[in-house]
Amino acid sequence: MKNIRIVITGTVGAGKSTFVRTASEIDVVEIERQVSNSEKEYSFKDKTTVAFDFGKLVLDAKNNLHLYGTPGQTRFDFMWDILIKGADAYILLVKANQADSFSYAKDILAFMNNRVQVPMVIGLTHTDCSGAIPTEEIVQHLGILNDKHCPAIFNVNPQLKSSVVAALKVLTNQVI
Ligand SMILES: Nc1nc2c(ncn2[C@@H]2O[C@H](COP(=O)(O)OP(=O)(O)OP(=O)(O)O)[C@@H](O)[C@H]2O)c(=O)[nH]1
Ligand SMILES: [Mg+2]
Repeated sequence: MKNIRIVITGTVGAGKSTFVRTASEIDVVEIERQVSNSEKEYSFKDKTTVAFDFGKLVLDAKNNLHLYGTPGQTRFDFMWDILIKGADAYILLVKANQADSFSYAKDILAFMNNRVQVPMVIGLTHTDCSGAIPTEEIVQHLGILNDKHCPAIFNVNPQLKSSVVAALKVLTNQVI
């Protein structure tokens, strides 16, 4: 069996840890901590990833997927560096209902592209939430419009097994 290493990266609270948890067939290793009081004003949840999430699943008769969820916060970007350097492919998750995070998503994309040239796709999360921005507009914000090598970009709901598996299939088809 071959182990394909997939990194799940993206903006704060986009659903990276949820994605890994939903996809994984083993108990996920999650290295999170409580959001501090000073962070609470801009965070809507109690926990944030500070190192990584790790999960595994069997893709097919020949391939296992090893999934690594990154932290969202930039102060843990030393972990992005460590994780992406071992990646065979990655997914960038962008929270579609948070317009002020799009430039941050663009920065993450630049960070990753700077380190590796591997297959990648973009998953838009929270598209079921009010205030979700249309895909074309997000594409423009990410600065990938008119790019001949524009990556696949589609909606993904990290809470749904069928949705995360579909996203992983699109990505791994580019690896295998
Ligand atoms: N409605 C809705 N909720 C979502 C979606 N994706 C994730 N969530 C929820 O958003 C919250 C944040 O998810 P996490 O998985 O902790 O996000 P994260 O990207 O790991 O966050 P950090 O580690 O802090 O960067 C959880 O409560 C998820 O259930 C989505 O597409 N729709
Ligand atoms: Mg997380």
